[in-house]
Amino acid sequence: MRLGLGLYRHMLTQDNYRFARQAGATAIVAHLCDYFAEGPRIPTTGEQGWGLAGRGLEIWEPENLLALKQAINAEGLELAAVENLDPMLWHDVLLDGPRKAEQLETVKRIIRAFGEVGIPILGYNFSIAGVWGHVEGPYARGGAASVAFLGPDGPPETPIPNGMVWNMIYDPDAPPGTVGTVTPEQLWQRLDNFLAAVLPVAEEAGVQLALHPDDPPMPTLRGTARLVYQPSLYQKLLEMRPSPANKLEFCIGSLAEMTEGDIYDVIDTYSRQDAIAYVHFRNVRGKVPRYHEVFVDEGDVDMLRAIRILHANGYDGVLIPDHTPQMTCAAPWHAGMAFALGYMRAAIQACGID
Ligand SMILES: [Mn+2]
Repeated sequence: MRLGLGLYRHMLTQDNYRFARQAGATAIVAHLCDYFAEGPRIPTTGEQGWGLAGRGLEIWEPENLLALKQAINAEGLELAAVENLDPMLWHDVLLDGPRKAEQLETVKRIIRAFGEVGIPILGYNFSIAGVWGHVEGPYARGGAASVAFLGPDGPPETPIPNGMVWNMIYDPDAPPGTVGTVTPEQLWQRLDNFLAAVLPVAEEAGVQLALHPDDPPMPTLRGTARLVYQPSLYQKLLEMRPSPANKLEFCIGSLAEMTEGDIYDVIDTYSRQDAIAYVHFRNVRGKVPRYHEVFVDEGDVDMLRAIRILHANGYDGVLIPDHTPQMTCAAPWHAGMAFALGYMRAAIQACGID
């Protein structure tokens, strides 16, 4: 089992690679889609969502992916995965729009480039509404800034405007109107079309596609169905298109927020099948429709027990902290991550893993 750190696009710097290494990480999970540039936190709602899609798309070109990997390797780290596709690259795959065929070819090209460069995992989140509806507040220990989902007490679920998907704007000049309703049948069909097109390419390239569950795991959000909002729906994904490239971006936080299943059974079920590409190691207090994201050691999940189950089932992939509460100091994000990484490092050592 290896310790990793996820870095947003604007944080892919030598200083942050060194920070990760100093905290005991050996792996980086890189976000190439340019969200959170104004501050590394999970933002709330608003008309712009996470902002404009499509900024800096040149980073997806093979030579730039190679340069990124080399810069990370130069600091003694591996580039373990890239997390999330920019919505500009595949909005019509999600929306079943007119550019779907062309965009599927784009995704295939990116997967082939990952294979050539040696990036083993592409994490993705097949979602229309995306990560939406949270509020920020002093929800973690000591009043640390964190996020919560508050259900009916949170922001009103407005329909998704045209030109937006996955909580980002891909067409600021879209005509007025909304995306409308998307049913579970439609969404699963779109996922199946996507997997049918890209899994053979991923298998050939030696790249794993790893699906993040829904965050927040509500059955619907803004009028659109959600895909994996209960733990058992991960099994549906695996059985729909069995493949060594069809894997999970296993978010313990999101899975613990779901109303069904025992989190330890869920971890056991999917690690036993060797279905996990990498782990988001996050803790939470509560379940939908109401939960708070908290520090890794103060939530509902016994995270040490989670690591023991993963280890017992032979999981040897990467764990990253996911989002954490921010700490009151001059470097709130880094302090939160350093706290999580230190806890995780100790947990791995306590389990006798290294
Ligand atoms: Mn996650």
